[in-house]
Amino acid sequence: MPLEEIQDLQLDEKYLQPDTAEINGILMSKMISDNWDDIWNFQARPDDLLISTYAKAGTTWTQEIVDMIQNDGDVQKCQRANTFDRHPFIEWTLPPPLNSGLDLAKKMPPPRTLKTHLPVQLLPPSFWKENSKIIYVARNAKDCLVSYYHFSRMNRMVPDPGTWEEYIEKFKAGKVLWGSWYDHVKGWWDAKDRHRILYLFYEDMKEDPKREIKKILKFLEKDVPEEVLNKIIYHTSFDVMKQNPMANYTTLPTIIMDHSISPFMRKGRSEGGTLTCLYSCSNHGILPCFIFFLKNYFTVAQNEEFDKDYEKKMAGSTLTFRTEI
Ligand code: PPS
Repeated sequence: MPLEEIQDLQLDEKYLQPDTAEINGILMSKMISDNWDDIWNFQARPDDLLISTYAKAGTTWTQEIVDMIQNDGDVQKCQRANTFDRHPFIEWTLPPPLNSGLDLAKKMPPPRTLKTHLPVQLLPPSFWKENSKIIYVARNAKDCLVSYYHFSRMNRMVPDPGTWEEYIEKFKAGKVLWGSWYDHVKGWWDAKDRHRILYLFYEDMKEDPKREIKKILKFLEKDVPEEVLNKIIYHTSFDVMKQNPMANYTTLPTIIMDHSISPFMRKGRSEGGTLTCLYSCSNHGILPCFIFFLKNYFTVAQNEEFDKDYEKKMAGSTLTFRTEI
């Protein structure tokens, strides 16, 4: 849909904060579940590249990196369209006149780069059959939760998050769109040795983008000169992407995403360490100054409970996360 038309878009209230429904126990928007047969039967191709993540794990960042690689660092080419039109989000089903991911994908000439948040067991089987390449990006649970909470406040195409306290419980119980974070990251982790999956971590990308972009280059069997690599790092940095309307979702009308509530490109940090900061400050007697900054972050009690629950849910998995970079 042309940009100027998207900005003037009027949507019927019934499509905002949509109803939900479960698919095999995983919460989805009702629009997705109504379209599920078509999504499940999606025909992948061997030359498709799929970027798969739990929501808020660094999808858009990875999409921009991949697009820059595929376009040899040509920024103009990467600004040809919004992220969501460049890389169809296969299960995302929207009311007309908006483009649903499936329709966009079907119209797109190969080789296609696609996006999904589906848990591994719900991925359309043709991706396995065709042996398409998949990049999976995982981000630590607390940062995903905080980011998802703020995103759900500003994006009216997903359910209302409720209060911060309510949201923590929903997240822990997996009663958010695309289901449990714990099952998602573990499910894809277990699948990575059986399929062509490059499993990356948001925290590693923060720590050393060059190293992680090189992993993507190798996976895509591409090589770029050092100057192009440096250009990719610069163009895909948080500060530059935050100013890029083709990557920061600001071209959507405020009826869908209201960036004055919380911007899509919010902080782009690994802040699981907020509480470490709280503890150390309290040791120095300056705790009250930090109370203000902790609104919508974990209190000490919430953090302890979250960690206890986390240990149980992640027990037995070899998957580990870093929270502080
Ligand atoms: S979505 O809606 O699920 O596709 O969102 P997703 O793109 O996965 O995640 C959005 C969060 O990623 C942050 N982001 C970045 N961090 C670091 N560097 C770059 N370049 C970058 N681009 C996006 C974005 O700010 C969201 O995280 P929070 O913590 O909310 O800031």
